[in-house]
Amino acid sequence: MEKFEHEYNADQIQVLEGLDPVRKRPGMYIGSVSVRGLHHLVYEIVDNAVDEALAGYCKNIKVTIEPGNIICVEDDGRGIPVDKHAKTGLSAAETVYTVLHAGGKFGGDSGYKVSGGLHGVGASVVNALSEWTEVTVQRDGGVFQMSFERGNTVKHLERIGDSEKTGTRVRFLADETIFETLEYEYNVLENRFREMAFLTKGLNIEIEDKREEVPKKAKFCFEGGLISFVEYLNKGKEPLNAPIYIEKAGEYPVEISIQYTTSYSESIYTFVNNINTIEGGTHLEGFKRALTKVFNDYARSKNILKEKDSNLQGDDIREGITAIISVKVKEPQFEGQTKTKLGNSEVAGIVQSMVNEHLSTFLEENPNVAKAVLEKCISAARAREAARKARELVRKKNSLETSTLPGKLADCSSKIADECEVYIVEGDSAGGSAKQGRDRKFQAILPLWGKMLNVEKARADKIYGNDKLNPVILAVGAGIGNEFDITKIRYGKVIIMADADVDGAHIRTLLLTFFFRYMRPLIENGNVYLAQPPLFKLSKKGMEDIYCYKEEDLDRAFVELAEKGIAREQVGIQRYKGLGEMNPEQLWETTMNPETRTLVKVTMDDAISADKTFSLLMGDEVEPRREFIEQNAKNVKNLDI
Ligand code: 1YM
Repeated sequence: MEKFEHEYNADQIQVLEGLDPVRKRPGMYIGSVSVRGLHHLVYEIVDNAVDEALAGYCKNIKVTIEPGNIICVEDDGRGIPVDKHAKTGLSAAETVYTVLHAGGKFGGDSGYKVSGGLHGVGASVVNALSEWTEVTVQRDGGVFQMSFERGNTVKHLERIGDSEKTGTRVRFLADETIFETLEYEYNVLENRFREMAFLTKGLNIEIEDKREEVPKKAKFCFEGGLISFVEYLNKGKEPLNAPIYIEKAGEYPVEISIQYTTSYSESIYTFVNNINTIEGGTHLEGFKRALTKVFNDYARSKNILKEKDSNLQGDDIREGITAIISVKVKEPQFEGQTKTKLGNSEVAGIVQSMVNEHLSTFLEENPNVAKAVLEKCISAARAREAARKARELVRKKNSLETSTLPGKLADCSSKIADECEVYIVEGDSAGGSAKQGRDRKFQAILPLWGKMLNVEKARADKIYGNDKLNPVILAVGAGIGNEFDITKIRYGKVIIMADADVDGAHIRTLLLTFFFRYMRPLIENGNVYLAQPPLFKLSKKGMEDIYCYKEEDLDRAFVELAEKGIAREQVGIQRYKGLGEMNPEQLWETTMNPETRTLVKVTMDDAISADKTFSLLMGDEVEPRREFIEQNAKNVKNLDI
């Protein structure tokens, strides 16, 4: 790189690394080159704007997806500095965009990079992985612009006009030779920006998708910050208290909001520097410890727990809680499988002591809330005891029958979980066809029928005893809840096979809710699938049957047939109303044969939106449920819950 041919000492060389490594190994910098990595580019640029907001200089950020998947991010901050950077001889702005890890080393402000993406990389990585990038800065009375192609400067920063305003605008087109796809998913970006707006009180974030004739857009600004976040998550649930808000400034700024509801699930989400720490870590540990201690101490001091009573357990105290924990850490250490677990040990004590202090005061001052929550904890503890008994009863009963497998299960002969599949099939008649049609070596069939329990409205004790869910638990073989052990699963694929109608979608949703609440690792690990039975069969004498899985496939099939000189009238169309209408051979061929079937893998990119989806879906309001089921009855390629 000619720009950097001067001699530097060791640490400067590190600072002045060019962008080639990024293009050679993009995954190292943005995680992957899938659609997830693509979205990461947007987050990197937006993070810089959010940092400017956190520094107190920017109020508004606008993100536009332009036609052709061009991204435009604008902010009204100070504008990236345009003056010459001492080491590179280039403007600070160009240095930020062409030098790896340049980040805040040029800002002078040591606390600069507070927010940040997965690897805290930044603008230069986006530039390196874009076909082109254009940066426009308004600052010091002028408009300045520079542009790049695949990270190489094509136009140095130059003044192109005058302006009284300040701010930064970055437009880029991701490099199609690097990414698997350039199609941004509007919903994913919208969710992320909503989250960012919750995490940065008062910040305005706008997103607009101009790729289609009718643009989609959303505008987020939450004066309540984390309080608004828990209220949003708890929409449709019945709260036990107004959200509690705890804040602490200092070396490690912490913000926490807590609200209890009458629901049975636990929804605690944690963030470090605005990044969702999915695997938790020291901040979460500190929080849980404090919560358990404060409620037990309070219950003892008020004689709600008597001397002979044992302490309430953490799980009981967290039933029905919704909480957000957001901490800022200057040098975060991320651990865990996906590097989303906070490792800094000092954070545990900081969170623990602030929650101890604030929450015990809060309970003293709000005895009604304390009473309501403790009553719930105590009944959760009773239910836990009942669940233990129910579990033992189930075990005993099963051991008497010498088998721990449900009677309705037609198991496969292989015992190698990785190659085995279980089809959970709606209805006895479809179950019968599936049993006859399957390959019994590796395919097991578990028929379910009748009304399924809504787990969103039931506690664990009801689930163990439930005649619909208990067979599922036993068949999967890995327990539920805290005891769920993914290494024990008996099948590598758990496949839900339900009719392609609204009722089928309902059963699918109920089962998915159950897996999400009680066997979440099964979804996270990619073991849950949806079978795709066909909607239509086209047949004609002498022609191989054609199966159509979507309405659109039907039109396409007719076009293809017309090309072969076969008219619509010559072909018989059978519309399948349910799985039960297919004979075993047809069911095998269309839905179960690994060579020919389509399976939809259930994925969960975003546990927060899945959580909200399920609590809304399975809650008391009817409308969101209908919408979701109708949408997903149509969606067959992939289900991202
Ligand atoms: C649409 C993307 O990048 N905004 C942005 C970036 C910077 C600043 C302001 C900024 C930072 C500082 C001082 C400082 C950046 N500056 C740098 C660097 N929006 C977007 N807005 N003045 C302006 O950190 O002290 C890196 S990012 F290093 F040049 F200062």
